[in-house]
Amino acid sequence: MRKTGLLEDQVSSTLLRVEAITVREIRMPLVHFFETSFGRTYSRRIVLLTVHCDGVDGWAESVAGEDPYYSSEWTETAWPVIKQYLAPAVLGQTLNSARESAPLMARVRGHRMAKTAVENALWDAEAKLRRQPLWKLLGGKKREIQCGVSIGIQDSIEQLLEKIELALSAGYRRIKLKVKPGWDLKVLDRVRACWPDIPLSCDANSAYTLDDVQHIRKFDQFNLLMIEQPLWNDDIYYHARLQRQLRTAICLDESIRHARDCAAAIETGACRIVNIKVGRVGGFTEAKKVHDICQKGNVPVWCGGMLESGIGRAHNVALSTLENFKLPGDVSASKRYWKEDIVEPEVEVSPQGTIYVSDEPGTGYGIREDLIEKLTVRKETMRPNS
Ligand code: OSB
Ligand code: MG
Repeated sequence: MRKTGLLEDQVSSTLLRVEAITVREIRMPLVHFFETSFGRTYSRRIVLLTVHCDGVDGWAESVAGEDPYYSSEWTETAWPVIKQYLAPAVLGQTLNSARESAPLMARVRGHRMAKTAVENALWDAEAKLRRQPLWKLLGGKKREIQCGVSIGIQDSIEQLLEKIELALSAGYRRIKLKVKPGWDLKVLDRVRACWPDIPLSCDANSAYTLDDVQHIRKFDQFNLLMIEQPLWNDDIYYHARLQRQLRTAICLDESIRHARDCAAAIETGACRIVNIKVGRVGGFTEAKKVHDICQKGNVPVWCGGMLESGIGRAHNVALSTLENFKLPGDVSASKRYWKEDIVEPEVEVSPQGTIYVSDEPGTGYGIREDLIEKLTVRKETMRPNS
């Protein structure tokens, strides 16, 4: 039961005629809760989007969360913005490439996660129409990507150590720990006592302020690859001030909304590493720009994750094949998150902690439409002027 949405005999040109768009919400319970400095998630409410173009369906995911905590966007904002503004902007249009969709939606301020669902579904459709792997269409160079894991805040340090042990024995190449005041130095100290040399990083999701500089400087003793987003979610300037006082590299996540933010962050020295999340920057076109700016500035990047279903995960895999994705990403196996994923095959990680990319057209991961139907709690199909 493998569907790519591709009906070969119907494919006659590589133009993208946007005939219809289906938006739906699915519910997927996580195998384990995931806790960050801003809260705990047990179950995801994911907005999926399908573009219907001449017999080819392109699929994508909005990574907006269940609450407006990681960013102001959330499940409940993605839906009306797509329905009332973004879908009407592309419906009925004929595009030469998915890239052309971004300017059509540019009038809408922000809502980059919602825009990503529309643009990336078109990239998926374009790859299928051109019978090319998505990673090649994006300009990827690597056949194999490196995987890390992001491990949330646990109820106890013992539980955390167990999770790290499991991830290491599965082959993952970098461990990232979520930290916040009260779950930071003593946790890192215990972890380093067990594993003095593993590639280790931490992510604060904006849990600290400049009043904590002396505290944050103590992170330097743990030889971390980086500390991700220590300060405010919308800040670049004060991260630059902090970076000057730290030996550990700062990596920005939340603060980089687009290529221009990225350029400013590099110019000011606010970070030495960048986390690219395609949903955070508004789609593959902008993600490629961020990637290129970092490459020119000699700043390595890695692919972030947002607890995606297999659809968003497959897109992260494709993006990670670009040259400057030099560090292991938060692109982990489906089974770390889901009892059953909505793609087939599921995303699997080799014992060496890598994912091989497929040469099939599109993402190389088939869509399990019947399972998606079962998980769907609302769904709407829109056509031009409807
Ligand atoms: O900051 O990277 C983050 C999950 C939800 C929101 C923000 C973040 C995360 C993660 C999880 O760290 C990454 C993953 O999908 O495994
Ligand atoms: Mg982060």
